[in-house]
Amino acid sequence: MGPTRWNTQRGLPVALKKVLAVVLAGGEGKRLMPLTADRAKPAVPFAGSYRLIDFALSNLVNSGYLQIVVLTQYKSHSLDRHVSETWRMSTQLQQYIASVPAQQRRGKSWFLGSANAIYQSLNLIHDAQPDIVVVIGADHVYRMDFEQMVNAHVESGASVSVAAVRQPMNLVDQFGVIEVDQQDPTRIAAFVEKPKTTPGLPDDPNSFLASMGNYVFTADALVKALEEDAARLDTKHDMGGDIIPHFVDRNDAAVYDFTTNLIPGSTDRDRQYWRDVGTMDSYYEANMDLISPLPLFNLYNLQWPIYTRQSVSPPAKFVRSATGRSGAAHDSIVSAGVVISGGTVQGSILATDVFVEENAEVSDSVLMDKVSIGPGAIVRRAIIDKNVKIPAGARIGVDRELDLSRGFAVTESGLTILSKGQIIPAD
Ligand code: ADQ
Repeated sequence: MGPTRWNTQRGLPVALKKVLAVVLAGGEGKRLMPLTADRAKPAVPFAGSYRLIDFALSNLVNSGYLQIVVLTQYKSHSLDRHVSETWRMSTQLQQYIASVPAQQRRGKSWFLGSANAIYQSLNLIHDAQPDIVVVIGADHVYRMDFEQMVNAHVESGASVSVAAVRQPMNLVDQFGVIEVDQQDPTRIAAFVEKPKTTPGLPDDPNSFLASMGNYVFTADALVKALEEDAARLDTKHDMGGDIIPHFVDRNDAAVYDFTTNLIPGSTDRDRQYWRDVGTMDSYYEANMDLISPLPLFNLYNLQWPIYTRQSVSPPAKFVRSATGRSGAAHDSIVSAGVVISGGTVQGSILATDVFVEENAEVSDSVLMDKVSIGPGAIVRRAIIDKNVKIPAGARIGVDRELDLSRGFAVTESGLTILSKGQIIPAD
């Protein structure tokens, strides 16, 4: 927990406000298919040893917020397992990260939209009795100190604050778009969820101000808004589409500028990094950034660590094969348990327990846990999900037509995607 800031403007000193964090982790992640074929998007592996949700949870824990509920729904098994195995905390100290599945507490529907997910879990808010509820998504890569946002929220006097970051205009239909008030730039004048177009910013017509999907609410105001929303028939029960506009219409929403958020140990380069890795291309690029000469995101800032599950696998090794060929990896991330025996890996991310055999060549690819690459196989610009065995001599990502004819997913940008456990026919 950071130092106490004695902001007495609105009652309690800010750091003494009781904060409950709600992580929305139920999204389906359709655009990341087939990686989300049997896991929720927040459980998608990233950067060798992480899951996407580790970034959101690390940010909360590093901010000093240790009462966290993770709302799950869609194919939540691997997410639940990851949260319970990796993120268990001491409930005796009133610290918890609890994974809560859709409960059907309020009528027999599954969660309709993200607001309904929180509405169905209102009992958690009633039990915790927080002053402030921090609501965040679970599928972005970034560092953020939520205590700074909570402080700004309390100072603003608004019922909700929405974190905002500039995004390029071509992404406008993927985000909630914020228009700040001309008279008072700390307030939101208009909020439109995923519009087709929007005017650019006055100082940069090719950018707009996007909601990061991270909100700080005054608890009472959130509960009231959710109850009102639930009683209406003309809403999709969505945080971005319905709840935020509800507050904006009442001139009761503040904007929080992400660029003012300061993280210990961060540099100018990685300070404003925030990526929605919602598509295959953005997922691939965010992975590849980590092995570029000057990564935009710094995994090595241990002043604001990103936590994940610790592997029990032995250290990675690069060895000669039985016939004497050396194994090597260049410009790559290689996780625990990886064995490169006489093969070559270039510009790739290898997750835990990957095995690369003699004369195999892997380049510009992302390989998840327990992928094995048989002798002489070639893998290029591919994303290969867990447990896939590439047979000896097979070619993946070499010939687009061949990949399509074998039923592999190939993106427009030419990435070949193999799903979990996929069987690879011989070439
Ligand atoms: P999206 O991410 O497209 O946009 P949504 O699909 O509601 O919005 O997902 C938001 C978060 O809630 C995700 O983390 C998702 O996993 C989770 N979620 C969705 N449905 C859920 C459910 N039923 N139960 C539990 N969790 C659920 C949002 C905002 C935009 C903003 C972008 C930023 O609506 O305004 O710009 O995030 O990426």
